[in-house]
Amino acid sequence: MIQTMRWFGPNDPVSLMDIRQAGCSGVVTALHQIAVGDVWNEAAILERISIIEADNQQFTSLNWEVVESLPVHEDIKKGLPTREGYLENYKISLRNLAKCGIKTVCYNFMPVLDWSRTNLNYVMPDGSRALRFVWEDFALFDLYILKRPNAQNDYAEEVQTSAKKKFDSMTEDEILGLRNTVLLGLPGSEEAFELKTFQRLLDNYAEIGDVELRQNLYYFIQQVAPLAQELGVKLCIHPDDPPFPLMGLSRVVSTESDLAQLMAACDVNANGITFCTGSLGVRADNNLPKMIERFGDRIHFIHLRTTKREEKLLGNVLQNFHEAAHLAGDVDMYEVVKALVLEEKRREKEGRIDAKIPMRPDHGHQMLDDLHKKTYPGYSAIGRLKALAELRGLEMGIIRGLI
Ligand code: DNO
Repeated sequence: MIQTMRWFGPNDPVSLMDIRQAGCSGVVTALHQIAVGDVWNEAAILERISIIEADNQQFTSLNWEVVESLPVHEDIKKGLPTREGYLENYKISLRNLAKCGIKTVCYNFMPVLDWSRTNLNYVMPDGSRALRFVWEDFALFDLYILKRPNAQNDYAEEVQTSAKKKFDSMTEDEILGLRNTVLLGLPGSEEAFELKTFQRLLDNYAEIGDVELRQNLYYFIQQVAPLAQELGVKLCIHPDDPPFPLMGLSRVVSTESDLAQLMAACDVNANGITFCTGSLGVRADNNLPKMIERFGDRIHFIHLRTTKREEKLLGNVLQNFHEAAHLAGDVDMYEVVKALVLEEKRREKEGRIDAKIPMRPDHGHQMLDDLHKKTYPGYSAIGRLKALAELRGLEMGIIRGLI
């Protein structure tokens, strides 16, 4: 695997030198300063490349390996007539990226919010901090802070009762804290959405159920993947995080069957997957090694992370979970990395120059000196450094064991 780390750009408190010293050759980044839907022009892309490569003469080389993300405008997700203009812009951005030599592009199709958690400072038994999702707290936000109409239909009665009890005992600061955590919005931004704006964004999806959202996703991929294929660009969708519907919004990239349908909707290699084990692994019905085998050739980017499911709520789908240490948790990281190594070996046998897949350790615990620093939630340096070191060792052991 090609070792990479996410970098949020020049304002990221984690530096490119930190990423280099963690052992990475690749940087995963995006032009967060460009509004969603606008074109990424060549000058802006080249400027970012030159920042990433600035110290390459003196130190080990870093390059911009993956775009995470080239975001998809909400009008495309909603299937509005205005999507056509945004699709054109998306294609121009893909052309510009390809011209500048950047060939792996991640995106997601989650309506309104990207990833969601209810606690960004969950204390682990060793004192480090992790991200956590608790269904009852999510219900509390939805029912008693946002007060979304008809929200009660989405929660079991006992969840509502205990959420109410907890809400009544919370201080103003605790309520504000939960509100800001749930509404944190897109990574790369620290702005939490305002409640009213947020409710309006949700209302826009009132008519868009599972079927419509799928149609809009397939329309999007059918428009852009053939061009990407021509340009040699690999698109890779990031799965839903968490992988189940939230706040009445559908989720259509959560399961093996979701991914299979998307792959079939446009049968070109450029229509690919960001295999995020942290997102997919929350569901016990996702068999990750089997999915790697099935989607093999379409996996263009890997996020390695694991979660620990806590209490079981509804079947094996709705779960409370926290982000575990990378070799602990419910994801069998040994089997996952082994399946990925075998996929790379298969590609090598075909003589492919792109046999190695870019991988980044996804998130990390906040620990050691980072406990006193402000970084993007999940993206402190030391926790990710530890994760990468463990994963790199695991990969090496597996490769050597296979010889
Ligand atoms: C969370 C990330 C996601 C991811 C986007 C990709 O930490 O893995 O926010 O970047 O969903 O579009």
